[in-house]
Amino acid sequence: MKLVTCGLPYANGKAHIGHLRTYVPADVYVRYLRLMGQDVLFICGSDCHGTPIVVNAEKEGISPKELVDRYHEHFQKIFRELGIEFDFYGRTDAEYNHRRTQEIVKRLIENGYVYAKEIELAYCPKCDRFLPDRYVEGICPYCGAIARGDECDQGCGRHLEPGEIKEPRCKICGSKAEFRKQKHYFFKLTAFKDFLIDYLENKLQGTENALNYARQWVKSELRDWCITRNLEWGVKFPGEDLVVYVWVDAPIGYISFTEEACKRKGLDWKEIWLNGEISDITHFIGLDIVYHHCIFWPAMLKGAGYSLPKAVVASGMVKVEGKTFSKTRGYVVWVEDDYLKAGFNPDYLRYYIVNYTSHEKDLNFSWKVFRDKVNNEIIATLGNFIYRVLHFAWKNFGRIEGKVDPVVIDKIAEIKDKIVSAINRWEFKEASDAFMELATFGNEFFQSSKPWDLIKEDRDKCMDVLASCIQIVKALVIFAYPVMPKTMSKLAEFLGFDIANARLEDALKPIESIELKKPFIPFEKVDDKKIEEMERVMLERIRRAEEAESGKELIDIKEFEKLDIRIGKILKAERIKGSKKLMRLEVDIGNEVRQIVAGIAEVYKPEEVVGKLVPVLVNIKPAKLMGVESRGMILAADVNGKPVLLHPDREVPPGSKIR
Ligand code: B3M
Ligand code: ZN
Repeated sequence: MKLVTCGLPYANGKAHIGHLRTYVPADVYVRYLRLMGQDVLFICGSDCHGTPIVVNAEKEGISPKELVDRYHEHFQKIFRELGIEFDFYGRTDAEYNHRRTQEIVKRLIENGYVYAKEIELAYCPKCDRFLPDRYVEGICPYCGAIARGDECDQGCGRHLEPGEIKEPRCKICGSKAEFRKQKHYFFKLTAFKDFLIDYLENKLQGTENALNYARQWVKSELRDWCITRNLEWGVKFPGEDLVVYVWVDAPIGYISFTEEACKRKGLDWKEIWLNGEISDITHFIGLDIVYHHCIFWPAMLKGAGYSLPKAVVASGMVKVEGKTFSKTRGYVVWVEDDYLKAGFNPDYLRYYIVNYTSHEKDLNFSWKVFRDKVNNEIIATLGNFIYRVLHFAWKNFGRIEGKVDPVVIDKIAEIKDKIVSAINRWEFKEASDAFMELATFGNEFFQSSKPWDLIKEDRDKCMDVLASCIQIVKALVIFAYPVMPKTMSKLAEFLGFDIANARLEDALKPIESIELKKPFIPFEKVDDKKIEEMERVMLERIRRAEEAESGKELIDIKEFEKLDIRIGKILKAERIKGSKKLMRLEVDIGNEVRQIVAGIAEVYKPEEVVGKLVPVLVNIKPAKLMGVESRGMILAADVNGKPVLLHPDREVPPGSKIR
């Protein structure tokens, strides 16, 4: 029995095209393996723990469980509608996963791979609690970017250990966090260095992107992992008021879900997870979680005496309309709200995802490319051939009984071999290109055989041509089924065979005789209006996101009127010693002269600004800059971070109000 898993989606938000980049190819893979006669168990489930979930639940004022329930349902619905069929879809907060996680943690402790250590952790004095992972924001100690507690998500991408982040702030209340000591537990990842080097160099298979990254990391930076957190929500760490880090119980979900799947099917899960060194387990994941799957996870399995995965298959990242995928910036395609609700055939999206590029490369989703791939490839090449053949055969014969041309059988065999080879290398684009090549071959065969002429001259010969074409149709249905299961199952039913139990070889078995009904048009065209509408929806979302990004909400005139902005005349100016940027100004604002500190010294010389009229925000709270009091703020344009002073259109008296 072979096990295939997909990275577990956080039950924390809706499904988007980034998720599908893992789940669709994995489903396609499993369907091909089954067509190749292999016994496969395909599992996944919701990742229910961790601070992203707790933080979001808190924001919505509901319990983590309620949040998880909602998105667990959502993901199952999306998978059903897209034809992603797991044998079991579990959840990591279920009793079976708590049980397996605790068992594995106990084994790691018994085997001496866990130790306790006092560490300094971010603590919010105002909320009166420790701030694990995403509860804290601060500065990455490695690259200086703004980072979350557990990950430098906008900078260098490193995993951050608890206590590492600099200048921590509480995400809930915004207060400056302090550091407090607490005892936590660490997993001795460093003890697995030699094991990991050997495993990654000689044993683990998978896509090059995953293997290359992991091999580099294991040689450069291995650090022990803190595996406990101060949270209520999660799997309890034995004997302490702590839960285990989400990246402990999440991958263990792969094991506990296998147990549940096997229970339901009367199989033995131990044959997969406790059968010796390397087991036939393939993990499909996104490129951003290679570290967790190629380093942390195998070390944990090894340390607890479990079997090791055979392959890790990592997909490239997703772009939307040429831009880096980003939910916050609006570059996202929501599977339900954008795609399914618009009524597009789910098979189109599946085809796009596997056929756009090779699995390891970046996939760009664009609505226009989507339209072109559907109309020019799926419909013009594949759909048209199938419909043309079935329609002609039904209309002119009804029953087809003829001799299939050996050239056709050879071609089908060649395509079958291409598919098998591609699938064994996780090259889903090659596999889908292969069946498209067969469709092109079919079109050419049909065209050059001219059945519309033959039927007048030699009905038997025409019948043979159609038998060959229908043989190609059958092969196409089988070969394309893993990518487009919805449409291809309907066609299989139309042709009278059971696709669920088919094998790739069946494509080669000559159809001796077939009675045809009136065929249906297999694929519907995607029209330009619809695509324009989809683009509009996306542009609107990007616009709204940009607005939100700039942090500006709409205000009313009352709020504006709170600002006392006046024209001031700069009477005196001098640099502030020890500062490159700051200048001390004396500004006449009509009824008084104010001392104001302005950050303009990099751009202007003091003598340049004396006598100038500038807008001043007068009622801003006084502040001290480099020990100099500033009572007001000069308003200037920000051009690439540098100030450009603003002046009235003509001479006006100091103190003139700005409205
Ligand atoms: N829940 C999602 C992610 O980081 C995370 C995967 C867990 S797989 C065991 O992509
Ligand atoms: Zn960083």
